[in-house]
Amino acid sequence: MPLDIMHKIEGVIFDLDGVIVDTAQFHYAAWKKLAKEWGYALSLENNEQLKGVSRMDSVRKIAHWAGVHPTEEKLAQVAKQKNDTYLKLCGQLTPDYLLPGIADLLAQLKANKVRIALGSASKNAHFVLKKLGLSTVFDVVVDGNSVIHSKPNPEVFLKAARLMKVLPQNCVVIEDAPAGIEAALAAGMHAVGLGNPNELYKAHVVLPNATNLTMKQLNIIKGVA
Ligand code: B16
Ligand code: MG
Repeated sequence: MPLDIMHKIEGVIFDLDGVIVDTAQFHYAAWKKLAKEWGYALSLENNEQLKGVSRMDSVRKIAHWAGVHPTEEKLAQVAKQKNDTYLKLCGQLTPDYLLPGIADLLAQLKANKVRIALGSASKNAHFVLKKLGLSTVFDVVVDGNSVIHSKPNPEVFLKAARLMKVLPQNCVVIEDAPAGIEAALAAGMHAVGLGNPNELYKAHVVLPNATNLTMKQLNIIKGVA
């Protein structure tokens, strides 16, 4: 799909974990505990490959790395245990955990009537948003409960655009995971990567974080400002 460079941005889709809040550390701690029970020391490099990946796909990857072959029933049980640990860790979240620049960017987009959506693989998105004081901020929330295919499939972002009533080419996605950048590009959207440029090199632009990321800059990235 050709990118439309004539129109200003009408919708911004935010990933949750790693963009709005650093919950990756909680996912990592919870998965590490379970991997240890399989005799596997989960590394930070492993954890990078789990970003943006659904819970069940993550547990399958870890079993593969650990060289174990549990039944689907056992995998589901392990994933549930991991989630219980993860939710306990998320209990400490407050609005102070918002990553740099996010609160300002959300306020600026709202003030300029740009639609905002959440596009996350997490099934805990509503809980996390509530802890962060963001329950009423997003026009649209599409999470792991509302899609069939997980990133890098574009379903989550296409659904967010449809619900915002904005054409995909007029949306920008903000993501921290390679799978999320691929999903955004497959949806025909512009992609801003937050994090390591070596990992997020497919994004239109990569920044260390959202500090100083403005609506004007998003339009420059889209090529219209
Ligand atoms: P849950 P995102 C993703 O969220 C995380 O990056 C990934 O590590 C996690 O496994 C996935 O959500 C599922 O999360 O277990 O809470 O349903 O980055 O797409 O917002
Ligand atoms: Mg993420």
